[in-house]
Amino acid sequence: MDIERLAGHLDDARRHGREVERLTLEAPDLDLPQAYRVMDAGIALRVARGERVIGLKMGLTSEAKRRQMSLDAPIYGVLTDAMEVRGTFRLRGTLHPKIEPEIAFRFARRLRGAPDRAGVLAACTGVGPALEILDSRYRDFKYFSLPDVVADNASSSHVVLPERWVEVEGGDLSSVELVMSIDGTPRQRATGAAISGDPVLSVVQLCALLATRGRSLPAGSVVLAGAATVAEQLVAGMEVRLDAGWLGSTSVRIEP
Ligand code: OOG
Ligand code: MG
Repeated sequence: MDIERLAGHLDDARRHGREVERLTLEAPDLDLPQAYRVMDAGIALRVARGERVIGLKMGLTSEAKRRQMSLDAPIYGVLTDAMEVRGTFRLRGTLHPKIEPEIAFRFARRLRGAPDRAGVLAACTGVGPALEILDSRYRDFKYFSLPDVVADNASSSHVVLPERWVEVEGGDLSSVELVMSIDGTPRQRATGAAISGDPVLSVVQLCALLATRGRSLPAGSVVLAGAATVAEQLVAGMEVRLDAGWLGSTSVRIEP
């Protein structure tokens, strides 16, 4: 399997805003471990161009998302500083962008091994509402397999991080009401429990996935726990807002 070539192919597609066929049409034997290596190689290309890794994102941690994408297992992807959006997101250069409501965590120190829920909470230095902007590099946002989507960095494009980070302390993230509104009209609604039963458990799963690859969550990481609901298509002119009870809110304006 030519990992580097597949990574370069997807990287070109992203940089030139050009859709490509899913990798498994050409490389039907691409398995999940190889797909994660394609993802890593793609991130290495971005880092070589000056981007900095700021954290990781979990994907397919809610039943709604797994049904929307017809896939059945959580995956992760990588976030870089170039993916962070503040205030305004420009659609130019994107293919078929969507947006979804998430909860973000941050960790000051490295999370070694495979921590449990209490271990994750003890290490967490802030939590807040976030919006993830997805954009698959595959034709019509269709990929049909876990190796395809993992190789494509789990469809990640950009992220709107919390405007303010709050202490999680004894706070219950499962009962937090998440409401994603577009131009003031609520469009998607769920509680935190939609995310892995408890968003903290998404981080537990992430650490377990990393451990299977001999890795751990680096110090200073931001982690997206995965969308609570299905994603909504982005259109220029939209104002997208996520209200998340005691966690506060975050929003983004979409421009052409
Ligand atoms: C895969 C990425 C899923 C999430 O939060 O569930 C994801 C996709 O939807 O193409 O980011
Ligand atoms: Mg997501």
